[in-house]
Amino acid sequence: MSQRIVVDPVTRIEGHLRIEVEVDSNNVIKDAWSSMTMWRGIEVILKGRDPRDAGLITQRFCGVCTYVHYEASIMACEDAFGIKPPTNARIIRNLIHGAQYVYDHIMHFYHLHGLDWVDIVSALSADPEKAVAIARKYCDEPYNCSATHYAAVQKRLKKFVDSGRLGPFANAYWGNPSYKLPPEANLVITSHYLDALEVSKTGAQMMAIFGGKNPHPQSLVVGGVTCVMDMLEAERIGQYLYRLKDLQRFVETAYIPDVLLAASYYKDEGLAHVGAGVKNYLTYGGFWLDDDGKNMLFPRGVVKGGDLSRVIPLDENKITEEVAHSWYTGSDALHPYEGKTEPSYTGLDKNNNLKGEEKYSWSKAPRYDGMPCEVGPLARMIVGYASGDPAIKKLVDGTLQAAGLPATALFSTLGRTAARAIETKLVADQIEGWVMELVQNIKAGDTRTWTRCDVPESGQGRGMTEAPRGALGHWIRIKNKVIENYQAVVPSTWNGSPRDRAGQRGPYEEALVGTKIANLDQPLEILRTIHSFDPCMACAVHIIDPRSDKVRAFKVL
Ligand code: NFE
Ligand code: MG
Repeated sequence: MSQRIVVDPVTRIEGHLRIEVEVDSNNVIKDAWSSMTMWRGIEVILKGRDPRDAGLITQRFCGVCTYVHYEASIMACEDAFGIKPPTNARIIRNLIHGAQYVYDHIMHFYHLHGLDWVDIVSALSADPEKAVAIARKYCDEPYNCSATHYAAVQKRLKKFVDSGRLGPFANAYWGNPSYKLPPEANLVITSHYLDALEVSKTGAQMMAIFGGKNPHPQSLVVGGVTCVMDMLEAERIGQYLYRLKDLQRFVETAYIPDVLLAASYYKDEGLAHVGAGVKNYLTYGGFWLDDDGKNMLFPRGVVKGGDLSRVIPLDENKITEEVAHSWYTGSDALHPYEGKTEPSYTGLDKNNNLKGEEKYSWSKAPRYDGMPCEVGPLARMIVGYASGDPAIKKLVDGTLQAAGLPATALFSTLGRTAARAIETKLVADQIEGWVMELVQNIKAGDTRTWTRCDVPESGQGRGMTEAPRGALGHWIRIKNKVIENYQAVVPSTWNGSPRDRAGQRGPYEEALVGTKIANLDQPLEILRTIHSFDPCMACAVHIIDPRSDKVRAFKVL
């Protein structure tokens, strides 16, 4: 007998996501459906507007990956206008984008995903002295590590638990058998959970230094940047660097060691490829290291079927979106330049479940050459690794070695989580060099920040970058100097997509199939895998909330 489990809404994510799975009598997931229950109308709102305003508007897709839509939109316009931003602008964009990555990934691991691995309640029974010893196994000088500090953290937690007002820690699945860390490891990571609240603030401040504000920086324009005074001011650059040091220290002495610590207890899941999914990985490439984008920190390309021996060069023409199972009209696989966004909501079935055979999500289904692809940190590390990128290879090999895992263990939920930590270090370690590059360029006499440009009568362009959650593309068509068509294909659309015309599942869906759930009343394993992608529904879509009263419907707060 199969049984259906509905998780709606999935929380500790941005936006509204519903997951339905069918489990067999052994509690193993046999099928899965991912539904985005809100619709984003911004692509429609953009029609008829000045292309130069699109960046500020599209940035409002989301307040989490704030900035990236701004950058993608500005890049799309620059492509359509036929211009290039000056070197200083390219570097400044990297500085804002780099800070976004480090801040966003730290927040994800601790605040959105950590509690799928860490049992906070168990941390209460830890011996603080032993916790110090455990933390030191993964780092010589772990962040904020002392028996006194850990005891204070326990005291704080106990107050929470005793009051019965768990706040952000309520409604989790404490005590679930899928939690594998000993109390001391739980205490170390919980302690960093609290530290990370402060640290992410520092990352947001870095974004504001060159972005004017955060969320939603406002210092980019088509052709360049406007933060001219900040760029030329040693004090401002110092403020940025000072904060970077803080973030770097946290990544080195908390984030990376904590992921290694967790990996040592969840190793088997990596080796068993729990949560692997479609095993096709796609990147557009990101962080331009020269003005032509020939050299990028993250290489672009496609790895198919987990074959690390081959990277397929990206052909942009092979990117399409389908709506066979999405609440839109149309039946073709359209390239984003031709993309349409015409809603057609067909609701749930008579049991209030998703109509899995028909339309069941506001997300479209992006495909590359007809394939569902995973995008994001794991895709970037895998494409980089398979491309033989020396920096990525060194970091990935080093981390896997420290965790005692083979490269193939990357194809898993654990691998996805480890890849995010690895790339955080990769980016954090580059940023200082970019600051020096900026200073040197200015010192050499180049103070240009903007390339003059006008809106063309007509044209088209695309901006392709790597947002923290993965490959991000904006496609714009201009006619009579205004926007004729605009399509954003975002990371969470790729990863959270429903089935396509051929019936192929999207990456979230595929990643769930085959997973065993220890306790059907607490589908922790579903959350762990879904959260490992760091879903952002706001980026992917917007509005409507179908309710469910189905057996085992979970509201996870
Ligand atoms: Ni709203 Fe986003 C990122 C984009 S979508 S978080 O990163 O683009 O997955
Ligand atoms: Mg779209």
